[in-house]
Amino acid sequence: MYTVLGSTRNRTLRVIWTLEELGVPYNQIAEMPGSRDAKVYSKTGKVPALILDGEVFTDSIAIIYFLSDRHNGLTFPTGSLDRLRMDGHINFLLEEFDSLLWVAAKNSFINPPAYRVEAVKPVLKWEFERSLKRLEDRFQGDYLMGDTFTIADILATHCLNWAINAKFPEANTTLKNYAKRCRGRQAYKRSLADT
Ligand SMILES: N[C@@H](CCC(=O)N[C@@H](CS)C(=O)NCC(=O)O)C(=O)O
Repeated sequence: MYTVLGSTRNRTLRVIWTLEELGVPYNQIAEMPGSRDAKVYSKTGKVPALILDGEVFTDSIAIIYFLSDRHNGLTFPTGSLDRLRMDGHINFLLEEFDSLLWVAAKNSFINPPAYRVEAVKPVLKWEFERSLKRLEDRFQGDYLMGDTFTIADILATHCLNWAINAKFPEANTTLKNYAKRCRGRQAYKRSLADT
């Protein structure tokens, strides 16, 4: 049985949502990121972490790749062109969405006050606005990979949710409708049971 460390208020949503989509049972320990309670399970206290066979595995993207490969869903076979396309979306989202949001968070409340730079935020928001347009250009249908919902959509929706909370530039109608479609999935709704 999988155990997931973290709550869906942070990147842990990616893992819980993946498990719900795959219909795989799991336990959840909803500790706060970086907290002493989280460090009981995972050395750095970083979330999410996946605990399996007594071992702790970190990093949301590595975990959702592992789960989707292992349970044959939400992805494409390794070595296929679809896999290459999906991996391209995931790399794009990490570089152009996750990293901007993470740098903003570090400069808002994660880093000690002496190591926060307010002036970086307009730059991040400008880059983010550009990334929104680039994401829109990547669509092939209802989802990033056309008709097939994949882990790339889980990452994209999580980043769009995060951007709303961080008060980053708003998505346009196409992206708003896309996020709404993804959030309308039953597995997404089930994954929020801990909130
Ligand atoms: N690359 C990692 C980042 C993990 C991460 O930084 N998680 C945040 C919460 S979303 C955290 O645990 N922060 C607490 C800290 O940095 O001490 C992933 O995708 O899982």
